[in-house]
Amino acid sequence: MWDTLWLDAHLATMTGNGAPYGAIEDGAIAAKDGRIIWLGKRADLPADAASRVHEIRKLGGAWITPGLVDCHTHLVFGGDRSREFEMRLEGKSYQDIAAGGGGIVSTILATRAASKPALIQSAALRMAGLTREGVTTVEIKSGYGGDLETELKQLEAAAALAEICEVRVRRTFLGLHALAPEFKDDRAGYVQWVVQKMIPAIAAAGAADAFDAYCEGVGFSVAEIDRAFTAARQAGLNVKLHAEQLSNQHGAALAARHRALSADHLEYLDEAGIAAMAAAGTVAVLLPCAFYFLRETQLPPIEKLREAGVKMALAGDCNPGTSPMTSPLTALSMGCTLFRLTPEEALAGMTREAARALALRDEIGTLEIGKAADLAIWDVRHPGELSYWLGAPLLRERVFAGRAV
Ligand code: DI6
Ligand code: FE
Repeated sequence: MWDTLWLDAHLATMTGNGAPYGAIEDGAIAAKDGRIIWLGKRADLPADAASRVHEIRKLGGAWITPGLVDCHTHLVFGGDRSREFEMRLEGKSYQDIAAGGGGIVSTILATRAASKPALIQSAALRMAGLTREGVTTVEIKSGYGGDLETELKQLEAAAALAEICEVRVRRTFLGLHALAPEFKDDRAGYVQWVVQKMIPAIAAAGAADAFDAYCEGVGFSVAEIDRAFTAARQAGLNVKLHAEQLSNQHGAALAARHRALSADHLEYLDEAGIAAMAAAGTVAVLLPCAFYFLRETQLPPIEKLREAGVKMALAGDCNPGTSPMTSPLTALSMGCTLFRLTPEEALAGMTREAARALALRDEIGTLEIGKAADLAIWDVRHPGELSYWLGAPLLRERVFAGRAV
């Protein structure tokens, strides 16, 4: 017996089946035990399908896509930085504010001061923004602790959100984000402590799937991150990197050298970085909301990435400093309007390629038999509408592991 069969629907499978969006019009899809057990043209359904399913859902011509995947977020943090937004509008730069003790360090202090239940509660509100627009998998980074206790508190809050909000969560230890206040005058000491103590402890606790760093003038250098990546890989963690967001630090090439899953942002990426990513299969994660919110003008080299065959994912980057945004559909729109992705590339970037960036391509990201039955059911006439409307309530239903939630 199958559990559920969805009929009267069009499927955007996002597989490379030759059709745009991998579309199967007049399709049907069935789930059993949380996985996709059948999909195809409705006309090809087995003759006895109706008698072998517990529940039939008729969708009246809705489109079904894979549940959306937000592969880069900082959802769990204390406080907010709306005052810094005002300062930037008055002419201060992001870097000025960070140098003056604001920026990431101010969120570190607020996150240390918050209890775990308070962190869960505030992040659950942001998560609701994502799930209300069809997200079924979210990557959540720590990085607002700067000490072991607070980093673990963030990562534990992220795990709790998976249960409370019925989403798949992948957790990333963002160990080199900003210099913790106690190490203000001891950069080398901080890096040493992350490499020797924090990475092994967090890996041993099973609290994260990956390690990330902020490779930037206001963040950490290639040499510092190189050591941390080596330690993270030795501890069994995947690596990924915030690279080339505000300046070209040659972080993408470092990421590629360590076989990183992804290099993210990439506004200042150069040709050598593109070639290194292409050779290593490192995914480019594009974050147009951060570009928008910082009023950046340097565009990531999208056309060159395309030409080089680098896979491009698209994510929201929800964080208090550079992307206070909890709307994946807005990210799709911005990916097209600001970065000139096609609507199909944008949707692939929040499904198939985002799954690749999380090392979850065998599990999620496309509609295929055997993958998790994580679906988003949309009131649209064409999947291109997902990148077109701004603020419209397009989601009819979210299906997580075969169940409508
Ligand atoms: N992601 C980050 O980690 C940094 N920028 C970005 O897009 C800084 C986030 C912050 O200012 O809190
Ligand atoms: Fe980020």
